[in-house]
Amino acid sequence: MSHGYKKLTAEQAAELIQNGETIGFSGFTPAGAAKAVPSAIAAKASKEHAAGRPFKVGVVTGASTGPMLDGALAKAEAVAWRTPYQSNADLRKGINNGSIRFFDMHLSMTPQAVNYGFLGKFQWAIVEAADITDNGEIVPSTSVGASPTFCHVADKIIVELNSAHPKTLRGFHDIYEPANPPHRQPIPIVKPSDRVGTPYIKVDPKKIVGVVETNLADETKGFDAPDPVTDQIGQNVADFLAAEMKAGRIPKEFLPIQSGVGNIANAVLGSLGKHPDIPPFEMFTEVVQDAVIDLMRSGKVKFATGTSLTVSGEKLKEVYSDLEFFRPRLLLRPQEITNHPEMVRRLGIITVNTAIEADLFGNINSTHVMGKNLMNGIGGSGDFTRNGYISIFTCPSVAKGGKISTIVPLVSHADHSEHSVQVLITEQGIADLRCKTPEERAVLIIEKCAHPDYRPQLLAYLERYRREGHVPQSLSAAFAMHEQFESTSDMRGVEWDKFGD
Ligand code: 0RQ
Repeated sequence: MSHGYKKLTAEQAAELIQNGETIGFSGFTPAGAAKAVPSAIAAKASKEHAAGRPFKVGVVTGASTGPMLDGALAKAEAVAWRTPYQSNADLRKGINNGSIRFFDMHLSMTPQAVNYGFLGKFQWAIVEAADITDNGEIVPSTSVGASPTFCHVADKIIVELNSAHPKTLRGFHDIYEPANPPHRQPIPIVKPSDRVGTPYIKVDPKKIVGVVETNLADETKGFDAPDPVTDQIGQNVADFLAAEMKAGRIPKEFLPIQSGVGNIANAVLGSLGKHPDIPPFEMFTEVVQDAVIDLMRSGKVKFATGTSLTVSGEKLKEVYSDLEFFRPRLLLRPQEITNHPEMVRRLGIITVNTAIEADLFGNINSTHVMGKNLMNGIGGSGDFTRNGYISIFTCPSVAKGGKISTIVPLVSHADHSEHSVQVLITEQGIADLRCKTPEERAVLIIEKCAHPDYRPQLLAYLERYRREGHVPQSLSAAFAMHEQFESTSDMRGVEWDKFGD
């Protein structure tokens, strides 16, 4: 690989990082995440700790990353603080036992928070690239995330030049960064495929202190095959959207889709792809997953733009072996753009995200199990939900083999309020919450979305507390199902009589 920058080993790069510094790493999901240098920083941290010296750094990324970044740094106890999102078991453990400071952020807001100085000074940007030129053009790999911002604010940059990605990825990215207020202009994108930026991150080459050459695959995982529950949820979403089109509430050319990350999202896309009444569509989303690639092949997805290409190793091979097919169909942008409220409103994006639990009124908990333990983070779900043309939440009606109802009287942690959530869908059915009073929503959600094992119990709650006020609610009983789960590991069979009104 020929370039004029100083070549460093990952270990030499890690030696440059000092205790207490803040690093902006590339990575949005494991796609495009820095790998060799964070692993070497973790090894350095372990050595420093063994020698009795403190060593921790602040870690900021686009979103979650993989084992070589979040996993290695968390295991080495090298993370002082972390934002904006994560999905790693070791990191989660540290966050939930209080040893790692974590704050959860809307992903569209992370780059501007960095730009505004809200997160303090960044000493380092450590970013993976598919290519780099001597005049400072960094071509990202499988994600853009917040890397452009990190590169601009950081004092120094280390590039992981990864030959697992072809240099011909140049052209698959559109890097546009909004200026800080009061100089911010409208983002000139009026359709998903509009290109408004550069195909590379442009930096001052003098800031690049070294290039670490690697050949490492993205640590992305494959998806579970859809099961009957995720399949039915996907089918319900597709049926709902087809009916909306038929009713004239979605235009006949359809609207761009945003779909969350994970198995349910993959199943939803599969069902949209198969539905005979849904025409070929575009995606304006955060994460482009395996199902999107298949739907491009079949012609059902005409174009997709996201901030990461988070596909299994097998799918990435397929994309890389036929780049010219995907070049006019696939575009990666900064998360500040893919998740921007201005984009979501203007383009009329249909948003589909997953809940941990929903309450009878449509409030959603996406992040904290039993209101306490962080699962992953809010991610982009709020960016899209609050601004969507139609905002949909999906979840299975029960978790943990039926011992948890995902439909509860009141969410134990609130991420998305009833004002932002328009439709709730489980494998049981569809609750269209638009233009409904709190009581009407509760009836619909119980009838259409709750699991049959929990319907009588939830209806009894509603009957008992519907007497007074605009919202049928009891301050003393609202968390009784959660409390019972904490003592018996089962939410079934709560009796409301023992609670006051
Ligand atoms: O636990 O793994 O131990 O079995 O939560 O649940 O049903 O497998 O669903 O993987 O799609 O994750 C909301 C976490 C759903 C995810 C969430 C347990 C359940 C299981 C996972 P196990 P499933 P998913 C764009 C949008 C926020 C960010 C977002 C998420 C595990 O979708 O992080 O939307 N969303 N980003 O058993 C206790 C409950 C539970 C529960 C589920 N009520 N109580 N445990 N579980 N419900 C993407 C980005 O931003 C990058």
